[in-house]
Amino acid sequence: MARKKIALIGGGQIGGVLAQLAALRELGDVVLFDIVEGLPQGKCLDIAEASPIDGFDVELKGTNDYKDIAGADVVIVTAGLPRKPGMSRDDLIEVNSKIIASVGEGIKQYAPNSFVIVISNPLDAMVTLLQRITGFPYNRVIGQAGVLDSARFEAFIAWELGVSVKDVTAMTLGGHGDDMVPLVRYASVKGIPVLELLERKYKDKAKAKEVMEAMVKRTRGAGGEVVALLKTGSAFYSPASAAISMAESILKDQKRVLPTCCFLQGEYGVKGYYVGVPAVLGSNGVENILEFALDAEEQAMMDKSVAAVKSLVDSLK
Ligand code: TXD
Repeated sequence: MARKKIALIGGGQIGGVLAQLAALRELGDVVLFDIVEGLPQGKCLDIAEASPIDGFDVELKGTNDYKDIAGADVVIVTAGLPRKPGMSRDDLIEVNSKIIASVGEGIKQYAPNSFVIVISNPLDAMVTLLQRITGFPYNRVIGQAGVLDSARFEAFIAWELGVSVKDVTAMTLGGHGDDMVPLVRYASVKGIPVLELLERKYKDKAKAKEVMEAMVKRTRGAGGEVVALLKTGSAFYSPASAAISMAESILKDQKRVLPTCCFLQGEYGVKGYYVGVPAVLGSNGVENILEFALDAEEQAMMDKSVAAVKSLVDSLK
């Protein structure tokens, strides 16, 4: 059986980590594309020269030519500018729309059967644009936001409770903006509600709620927290890990349930917009969108987040 092929469009900070992770996990051969000459070639050579040490058998090719992505099974898009301190994700819409439009043309022409995972910001608008340009079916074009936002929430919970990150489950829904919806009610440690564990830890319901709210707030601002520390760009290790888990679920038909930016056609009362919801990712891309009842407070937060996504997407030219 031929090896799978993963094309990465954008060879910057996230693109480089994506290439390394895809190689380390032997997901398939890797093509790293960028418009900057030498950058993807240099990164691929560097990673490939570690293969005897790490022991992975995949080919890595850096390129400035879309022809090289031909036959890709999965394409992950990080092309575009990242945030600088003081910027919101939405400030990137003009410049990144132009970039995503050209990337969409390249993918449409050279990898017409691929599954596409968009990472570039503002995420909800860029995935919408890329789907429009390629015309690919909705199950083949998705965005990465929720896996990372959820992982951040899970990490904060694990650190607060002094338990392994492996035993924490939590999820965020909605758009990839400050209005995202971290689901407090379903956050658990091996199925035990996090709120109950906090109440037992602090022996005080009000304090437990306060600690939970602080974690929710930190989750919403987690991208900005990293930007403020780095000063020159945004998070890149964790977004790459998040997208790789989505790609792996598709390539290996794992059918993992991952919070994914999916095109909704009535689910959660939303029609015609990309929004983050739990989805089953397998060899057909988005194979199912899982719906469940939100309580009044969660629904109100979801409505607010969806409204923000709509106004952003409607501003696309
Ligand atoms: O969770 C998420 N979705 C995100 C998204 C989390 C963090 C950052 N996220 C966004 O990803 C961020 O706001 C940016 O819009 C993208 C990429 O972030 P990265 O940190 O990798 O940015 P870099 O290092 O600037 O890399 C971008 C590369 C760079 O090498 C450019 O030369 C290249 O994109 N680029 C292009 N590649 C292909 N085609 C075109 N037209 C192009 N223009 C620039």
